[in-house]
Parts: sequence; C-alpha cells; structure tokens
Amino acid sequence: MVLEFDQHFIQAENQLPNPDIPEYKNIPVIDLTQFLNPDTPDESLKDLVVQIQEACTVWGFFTVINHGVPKELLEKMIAITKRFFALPAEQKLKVRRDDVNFLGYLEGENTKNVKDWKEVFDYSVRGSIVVPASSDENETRTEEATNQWPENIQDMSEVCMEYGKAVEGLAMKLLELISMSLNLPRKQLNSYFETEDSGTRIRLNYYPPCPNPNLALGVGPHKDQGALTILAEVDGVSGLDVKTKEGEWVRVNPVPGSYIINCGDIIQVWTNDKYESSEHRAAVTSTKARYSIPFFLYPAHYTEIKPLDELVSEDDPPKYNGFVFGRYFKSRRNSNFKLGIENAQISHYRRV
Ligand SMILES: O=C(O)CCC(=O)C(=O)O
Repeated sequence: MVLEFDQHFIQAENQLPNPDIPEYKNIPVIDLTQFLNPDTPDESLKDLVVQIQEACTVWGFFTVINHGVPKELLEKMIAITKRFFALPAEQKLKVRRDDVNFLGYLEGENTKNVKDWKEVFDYSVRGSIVVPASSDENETRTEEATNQWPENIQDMSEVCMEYGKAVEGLAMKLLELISMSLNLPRKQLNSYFETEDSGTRIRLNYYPPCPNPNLALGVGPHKDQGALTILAEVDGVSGLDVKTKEGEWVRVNPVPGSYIINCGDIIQVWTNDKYESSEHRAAVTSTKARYSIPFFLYPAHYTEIKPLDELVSEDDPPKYNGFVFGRYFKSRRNSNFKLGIENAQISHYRRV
C-alpha cells in the first residue's frame, strides 16, 4: 500500500465528489473511418467537420471510434500499465520523479494544492523534455527531464514508445480536423508539435480503491494545459467527470475501443475562447481499482501561445496576452510538489 489516507487528500466542501452523479449521455461519438482513408476527398468530410465543430463548441469533450490505433497495441499498453503499478513499492520508487526530472513515477500528486488519490507514471514520446529552469521571465537556463524505466519490466520502454508514436499520429489527424473546423488550412496547427522539442507526454494513472471515496478524488478538478488530450479508459471502469457549460458535473461512461478527446488551454487561447478547455476530474471508489492512460499534446517549451490572427477580429479582439508555454507549464507544476502555493491557471493570462 503506497498511499495512506490523511487530511491532505480531503477536497474542499464545494469540490466533494457526488456519489449520485448523472451520466453524460450525449457525449458525441465521432467515427474517423472516412477521415483516415487517404482516398476520401475533402468535400466528403463536411459532415465530420461540422460534428467536430459542434463537439468542441457545445460539449468540450467527445469520443472517437475507428481511430487507427491498433487494438492489440492498446491492449499491450494496458497490460504494461498494470504490471508497472503492481511492482513492489521500492521498485517503483527507483524511478520516482523529483523537482528537476518530472518524468517517472509519483504517488499522490497535488492538483490545486489537494492530494490526488492516485499513482502516476509519466514519460516523453521523444525520450526527454526540456523546460525553463523557472517560470521567471528573465530565466534563460533550461532543465531536461529524461524517461526513467523500471529494471524489472523489460519491454516497457518499447511498448510505451510504440504506443506513443501511434497516438501521436492520431493527435496529428485530430489537429487537422480541428483546423478544418475553424476554417484554417488543414495542417496549420501541426507544425507546433512535429518537432524534436515537443513536450508531448503520456501518463499512466492508477487509482487504487480509496477508503474515503466521498472525500477524495483520483484527480482534482482541473483543465489540461496542452493543446489536446487523448484519454484511454481501461476495462470499462468509469470515473471521469466533466463539468458542462451549465456548470453541472456529469460522468463520462467509456465506449469500448474508443478514446475520449478534450481540447486543452492552448486551443482555448488559439481560438480566443471559441473552443474551451473543459474542467474535469476523476472520481474513485472504495472497491474497484481504476486505470487510465492520457496522452497530452504539448508544443516545445519556447513556443509563444496567443490567439491566432485568423481567429480574432475587430468585433472579437484577442482575449489573452501571449505567453511562453514552458513558463506556464513550470509555474503550474510548482504546486505539484508543494502544498500551499497558488496554482497558475490559463485565466491568469486573460486580458481584464
Ligand atoms: O483518469 C481520468 O479519467 C482523467 C485523468 C486526468 O484528467 C489526468 O490525468 O489529468
């Protein structure tokens, strides 16, 4: 048992999970078969593009099926995830993250200064990630986080890297669809991520059964910092809660073989709020363990993020000041290790 329940896991009164949460019934299910067929002409994709536009404006979350990631690869990835978290604590702790190397294992990370009831393992799809050494604007030094693999699971790095490549391919396709839905050239957004310096990472989440599932969360309420998140839920065990535009928490029930997609803060800023980054959280139970595998699409740390020129106008002027992505990443990460530090959010970059 790596996690011991104490008061640091208890959510504030207004953030407590709801045991009778309603199901998120109408989450759009988008079939990518036609889009992934290279022979499909652009004119035949109009309905699909409208579906993406509606999913991003109205819902913030959607599901994709027939997404091109091989079923066997996802199954291998799930098996590796379970093997990793089943390792004895001392073996997991050998690949523990620290203040500089934020890739590897961690138990009980904080989200907005409250501890999450989870264990995680993070890795980069490139092998390492460079970020600024601090969030200070005058800081020019950088730090490099490097993948750490456990000695006892021989094929873990191979499976994880192969999976990363496959899901990155899906992410590039989804970006094309999102660009088309915004009336931008199809590949306009891809170049931000098709670089060796991309900060894209994958997380393995393990939520063990929790003695107080009505007081704690597996991941506290948050918005994702990157551009897109591609989430695999495992074994049909639900737990992902999404806040609707009306402010109600609802539970997403996994569709077998699908991925759950949401836009992150970067797309919110690029689109000047046309596509919002939705708040979400993960609930836990006292009886069932849950696993999930999110893929977070991040640009290089030095990338400047601001509303795209094509998506602002005199009537809809930029709502955000530009910022350097790595600095935003760094300031938000600071609170992962330290309780009591204010957590940076995308709203801090909003103009008045
Ligand atoms: O496990 C889930 O369903 C959500 C995971 C998540 O939001 C995260 O890891 O940031």
